[in-house]
Amino acid sequence: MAVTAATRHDWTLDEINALFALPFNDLLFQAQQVHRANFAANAVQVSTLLSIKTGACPEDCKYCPQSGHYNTQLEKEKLLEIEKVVEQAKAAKAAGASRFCMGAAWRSPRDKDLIAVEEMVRQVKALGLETCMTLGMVNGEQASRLADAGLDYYNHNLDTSPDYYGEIITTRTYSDRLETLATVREAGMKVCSGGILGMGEGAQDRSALLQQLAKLTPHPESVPINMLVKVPGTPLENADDMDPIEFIRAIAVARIMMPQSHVRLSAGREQMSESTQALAFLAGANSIFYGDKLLTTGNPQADRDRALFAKLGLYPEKRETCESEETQAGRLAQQAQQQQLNERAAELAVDAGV
Ligand code: SAM
Ligand code: DTB
Ligand code: SF4
Repeated sequence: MAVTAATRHDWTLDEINALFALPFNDLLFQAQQVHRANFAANAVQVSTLLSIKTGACPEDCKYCPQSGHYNTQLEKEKLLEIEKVVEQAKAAKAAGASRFCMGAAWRSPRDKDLIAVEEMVRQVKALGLETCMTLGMVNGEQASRLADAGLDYYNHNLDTSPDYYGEIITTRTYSDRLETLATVREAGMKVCSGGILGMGEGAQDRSALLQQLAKLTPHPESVPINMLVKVPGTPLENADDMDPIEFIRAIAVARIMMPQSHVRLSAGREQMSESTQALAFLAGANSIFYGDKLLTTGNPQADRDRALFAKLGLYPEKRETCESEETQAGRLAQQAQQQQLNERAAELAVDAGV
């Protein structure tokens, strides 16, 4: 495939399987070419997540700690107060995030919840952050209300292939999900949609998931690729570990198939080595969740991520907001420098036997 080939929505399974079957170096080289033709090579978009309503979800997604069908010892919470959400958003911004993603364990939002949620969008946006929400299925009216409140992105994942889907979720269908994605697009919001790998699916399912995502027209602006976080109490707690090389291949194939989308190395980084993460960036991942927590499970500590960025020469992609590029670059450079100083001080303390 030429790097400049037109963006396509008609990938066949044979073509996708052929990409997966390439020698690893050839696949990564192709993904790098596509990446560099479309993005700054070392820029990574950073989003911070917050669970605004936790647990007791009526859906039965087998991977999810928040499903009310499983006993995961999770502390359930009502919808967070707006002030708490804004406080967390401010902290995320101060730590360097450019987008704030709010998630609720709902099948779909009730209209009375939407009033509070709209206010959250307005107030978080007023801080100069991009906004994203993931609230389950939405109808046309709800999507328009969110768009009018200024919501930039709506996240709704396809999760897996159409064939494997029934093994993972029985309380709503694949077409329900596609319908929500179409509704979000119609309301004029940007789409964030991806899936989870490592749920016992086969290689064909991974190809078919990417095929479905690339069929969306236009492609989702953001494509989160999650590695299953195995949470005790969920039916997938003992799923077999996925080969990290297969995971990296999936990132590279997503990059090639959706050249202009941000591919997010999403859940699962806490359990991943730095080398696997570095390979994911090489394969074309250019977005991460940043901050110590995903929704209910852990994510690498922010200072560890800053150190990883410094080690790899990556930098946070500029946000489309009021803070000038220079101010942001200056602040982040200062944070990275401080991080290096702290590490050096810690090394010296060890050398000195302190
Ligand atoms: N309830 C809404 C929904 O499902 O659309 C929004 C929140 S839900 C937690 C958002 C996404 O998180 C899911 O679609 C799934 O892809 C991801 N997710 C949930 N649990 C996960 C896990 N244990 N490992 C990896 N990803 C997970
Ligand atoms: C996505 O694809 N991954 C995020 C976000 N979109 C909402 C959620 C990951 C959740 C991992 C399990 C947890 O922390 O509860
Ligand atoms: Fe509920 Fe979303 Fe978890 Fe499914 S993934 S159980 S819909 S919170």
